[in-house]
Amino acid sequence: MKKIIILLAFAGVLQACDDGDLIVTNFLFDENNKLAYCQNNSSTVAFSINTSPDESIFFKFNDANFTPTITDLAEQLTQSYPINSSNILTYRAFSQSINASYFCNSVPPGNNTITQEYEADNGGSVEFVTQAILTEDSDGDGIPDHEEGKSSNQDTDGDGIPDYLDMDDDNDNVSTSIEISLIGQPLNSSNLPDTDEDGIPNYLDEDDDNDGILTRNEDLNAESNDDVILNPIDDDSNNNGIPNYLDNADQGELILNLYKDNTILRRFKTVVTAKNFTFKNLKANESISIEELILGSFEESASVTTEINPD
Ligand SMILES: [Ca+2]
Ligand SMILES: [Ca+2]
Ligand SMILES: [Ca+2]
Ligand SMILES: [Ca+2]
Repeated sequence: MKKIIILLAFAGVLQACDDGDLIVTNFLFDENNKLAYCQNNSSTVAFSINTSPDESIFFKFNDANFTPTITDLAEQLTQSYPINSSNILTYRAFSQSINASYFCNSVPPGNNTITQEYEADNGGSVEFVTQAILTEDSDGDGIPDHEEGKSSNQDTDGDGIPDYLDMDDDNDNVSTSIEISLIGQPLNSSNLPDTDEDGIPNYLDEDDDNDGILTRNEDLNAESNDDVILNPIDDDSNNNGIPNYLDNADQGELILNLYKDNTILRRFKTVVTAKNFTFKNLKANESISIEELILGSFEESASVTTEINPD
């Protein structure tokens, strides 16, 4: 989808260049253009490269910590940078093809002749709008979003993380993916493991064996190392092969008001749009004011960790 609005056409009279170069009046970049970025310790350059014609649009801005992902569980994030002498948007056409090394190597490859150049360094902004890409099962725990009450933001354990983004829906320190794939356990009406047969599947039941001791407190060896390791699965006091949390014959208790961090892998799409800027072609004494130009988009995955604090 091309969205280019040229408000003020040319500041001067458009004249054909003597060298026969075509003057660019359209910038053929849109959301489908793949953006990439490079960083050094003072700045980031986000760029999109086209072939035929060989051209690029790039934004070099003084934020070395920019990342096109969201570090918490929000679904959308907008990062906006003013266009100014430190944050410059540039269009270049070349006499031959370029690749990422043109932007990412400290010494860019030579031999490339710039045939056209437009720069914006005064006014307007570049916006990076990042959106989390939801899937059928956004947290990858094996239970699809629609069964985890996404529409109502269902949060079974009340830890502030909705079930569809929660690796451990009942905060018993046993991951949902483990609790739904236990074998040899009674099943509830939805065919999910339900050890104590109370109708509540283990993955939503904080006392899986109904012995009155919360599963997370049946983790007797949690503090036996220097680091606390939260894992109720590896405790079996009577050595009968059934871990304590599923065995109501094992009733040891260690009160733990601690929860595992929630870590999920998310994928993000970031659409980059330059707004209300003026491209100047100094060589041709030409300037073009543009209301909105989509430069392209990134997709990037990141693992997102949320600490869960005791009540
Ligand atoms: Ca899920
Ligand atoms: Ca659990
Ligand atoms: Ca149950
Ligand atoms: Ca129990």
